[in-house]
Amino acid sequence: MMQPSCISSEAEEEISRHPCYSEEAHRFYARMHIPVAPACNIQCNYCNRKFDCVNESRPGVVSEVLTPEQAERKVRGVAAQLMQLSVVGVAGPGDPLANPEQTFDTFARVKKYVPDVSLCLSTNGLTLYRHVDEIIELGIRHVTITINAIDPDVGQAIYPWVFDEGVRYEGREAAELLISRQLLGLEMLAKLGILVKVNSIMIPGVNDHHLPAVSQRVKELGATLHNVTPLIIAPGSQYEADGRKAPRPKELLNLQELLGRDGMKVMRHCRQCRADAIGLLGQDRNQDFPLEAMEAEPVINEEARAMFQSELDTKIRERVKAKQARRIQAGGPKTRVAVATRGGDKVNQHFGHATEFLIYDTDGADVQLLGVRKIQAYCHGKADCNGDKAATLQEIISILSDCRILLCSGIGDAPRASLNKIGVLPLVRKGGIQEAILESVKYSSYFENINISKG
Ligand code: CLF
Ligand code: SF4
Repeated sequence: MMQPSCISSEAEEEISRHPCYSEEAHRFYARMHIPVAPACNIQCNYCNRKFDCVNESRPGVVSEVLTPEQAERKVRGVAAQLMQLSVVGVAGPGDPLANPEQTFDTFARVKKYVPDVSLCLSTNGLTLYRHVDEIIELGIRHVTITINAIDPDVGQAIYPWVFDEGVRYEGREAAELLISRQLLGLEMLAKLGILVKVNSIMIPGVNDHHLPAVSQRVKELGATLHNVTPLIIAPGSQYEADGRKAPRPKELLNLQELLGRDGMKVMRHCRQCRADAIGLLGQDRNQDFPLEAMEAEPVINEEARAMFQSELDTKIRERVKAKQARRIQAGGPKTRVAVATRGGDKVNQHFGHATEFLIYDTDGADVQLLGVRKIQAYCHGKADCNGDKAATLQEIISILSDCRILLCSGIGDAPRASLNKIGVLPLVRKGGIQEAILESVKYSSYFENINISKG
């Protein structure tokens, strides 16, 4: 029987403080990933084990793996300081369920010492069905499964092998086993009321045309949310050797829109975080919380945390209400706006230092987040922003070419001129993103009398 993917009001309440499941929550609430799971039981062609898991992390930087004891100490220390911490997740750097003792021991410790955070697990799903009882017992309410294919013919181009109970499976057989286990795990958890999110990596030429079928199937099985992210190829991976490329932003956007039209709730604000990320999405404050600096017995003021978070809830409710009111007036022509941000829901990043842009559409009343576009920063260190870094700049320009306005906290003359040439108007602003976007709309026709085609 078809199960609706729409979220019940009870579940809405549960996700209201989860920065990944709720777009509004991600502006206010923080997550903490604890890297306690180094081993993996499958091979993905985009991954290189020497680096973080790209299911839930940006490749290229190795995480420090923690023991459950160290993880407990770190979580307690962070919760004592970071009042908006609402979710603690295990997402790697390998697969959490290929390291079940470390993963569940860590969750049990977090539950004991910081009971007010939600526990979140992200897995490739191979052994998920074996751990359903532990998930329920520990009260883990959010589980993410990375499902890139439901057809083994597609899957065999993504997974060269899978290792299960002492047996190594290869080729189509490996993909068939993995897919059947992923779908079984999803169905079992969804039936038990767990909020299951499915992550899929869009791999042009491999699964891009297949992802609508994936979305449909996972919706039928009870997935709450579908998060499609662009391929990030780890250095040294098979896909790097094959010369595979990430999808263009427009291709990803078109796919997300298609899935949304088919009735699936689609996540647009994923930041492809590292397996040890701490803070608001888009921020990584791991370095602010070194393990050595954590007290052995930190004081977690639960009352103060509850009060602080209840104030955040009020702010979120007010924003949702205002958004609904703006939707009623909405309907004018749309302007696409790119925003350079370091997080905190603010325009606060210099163009040259941006590693990602948030992309919004606005009609002057409503502001809608379309997605996140990751880039290589234009300036490195003390480099001069006006210098000739032609290739990087060209890449960034092409990524922003469908936008009318760019909001950033600063920009050099060379990139400003290049953006102007393709009809993107950079505006230097500081402060709240939404306010800046609504204010910027009056400039949306800036290039109209100049002979520039937006294509
Ligand atoms: Fe972490 Fe994943 Fe839980 Fe979120 S991340 S385990 S569901 S708490 Fe979130 Fe990061 Fe995207 Fe993951 S933005 S990569 S979806
Ligand atoms: Fe790498 Fe994660 Fe795939 Fe394992 S599941 S191979 S760690 S991307």
